[in-house]
Amino acid sequence: MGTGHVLTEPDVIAAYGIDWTGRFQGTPAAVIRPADCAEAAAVVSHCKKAGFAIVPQGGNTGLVGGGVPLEGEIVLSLRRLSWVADVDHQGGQLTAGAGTTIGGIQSAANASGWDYGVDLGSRGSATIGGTIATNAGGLQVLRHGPTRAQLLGVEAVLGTGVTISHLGGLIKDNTGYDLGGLLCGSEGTLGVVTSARVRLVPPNPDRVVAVVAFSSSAAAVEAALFLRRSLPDLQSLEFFVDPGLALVCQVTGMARPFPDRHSAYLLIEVAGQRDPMPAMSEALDSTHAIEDVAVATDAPRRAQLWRYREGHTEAINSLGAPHKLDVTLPSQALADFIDQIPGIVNDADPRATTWLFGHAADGNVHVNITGVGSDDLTVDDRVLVFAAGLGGSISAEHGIGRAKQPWLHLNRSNEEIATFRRIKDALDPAGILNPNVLLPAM
Ligand code: 2HG
Ligand code: ZN
Repeated sequence: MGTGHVLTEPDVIAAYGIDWTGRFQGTPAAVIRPADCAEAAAVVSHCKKAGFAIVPQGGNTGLVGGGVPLEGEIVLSLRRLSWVADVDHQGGQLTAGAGTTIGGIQSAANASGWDYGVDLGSRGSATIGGTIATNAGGLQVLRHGPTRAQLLGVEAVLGTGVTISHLGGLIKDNTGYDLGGLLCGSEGTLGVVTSARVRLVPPNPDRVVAVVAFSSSAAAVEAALFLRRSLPDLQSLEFFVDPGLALVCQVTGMARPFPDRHSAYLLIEVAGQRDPMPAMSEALDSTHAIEDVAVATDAPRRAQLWRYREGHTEAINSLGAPHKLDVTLPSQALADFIDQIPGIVNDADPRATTWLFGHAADGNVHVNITGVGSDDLTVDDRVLVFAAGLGGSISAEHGIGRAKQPWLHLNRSNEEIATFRRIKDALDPAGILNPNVLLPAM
């Protein structure tokens, strides 16, 4: 590997120690950048012997403090493992190094006549390794499922220092435990993913995007449920409310999509292999309580409509590092949650401002809260307890990381957490892999 890829100069390693939002920060003991799986395995084996803790890191786009060295761990950066190989043009599969960006995988898939089923706003920096570690969801889960549903196999270095590799790409393969599925979503606590075989999906080049306005969140949620049933070619079904739209417009300088303000909005993308416009129009004609609609068929205008939704994360961060609470609600509780959560947050802390947006089809609301100190967790507690009490999950797609660690018990029983610990002990007996996230401290 050479000392050129073992970095220790403070100004060089600083960027590896802070997350994208600026809320989670630490100082890495060192940053090690292996070139391949063998080098990654050598680093893990050495750290195991020496008892050094490691935080694996991909594009550093995580939002729950799971990929930064909060306790001065060594950062194992997988970004140099950026390559695509063994593209199966007929069967629709490819193998990618852990450091390949999602955008890179999408381009490789497109070049062979396919598409990759996962898309997310951070596609230019998020890596396949990081998205496997977090089982990232994103904008197309309703159509193609989360990252775990794309995974045909992984190569990974376990905490034992042992490398496992299962990259044959068989779609049907019931030969025992699904180790790739187990590593997916384990947040770097069991193994370091070094490459993966993923399935590709047929492209749906004909697209229409609409932003639809409603007078209440309840009306938008009801419409979302109807549209899911009536539009089989639905690619994305996203949600935001007026304060977030106003902030995005203010920060980006974009004009509002409609002359009037409305309470709630859905962004709908329909994608197929022939013109999806007739199906979209028919579905919207039958949807109740629509107040206004903006439709785009050409790519630049579609991208413009998407910016109203995708612009939320950056616009909110411009106000200061937010508390990010990424929850899922059962569909029957979604509208109540959206209506009640700003009041619950304000009762807990009158300085707080609540921003709500997310993936309507999955019941996934991104509750962002600005105006409260980074270490004051009162509002986090109120939101997560309320979501779990309604039968929801405290982490829909971002993971537990450090941010949600104290609340894992809201969704997982003592027996489940004890089982997690036994799995961790088996795969990482020295406890060196991302030891300070996910599992609550003992
Ligand atoms: C999204 O859906 C991402 O845009 C980021 O998951 C969410 O910024 C967030 O809280
Ligand atoms: Zn999201």
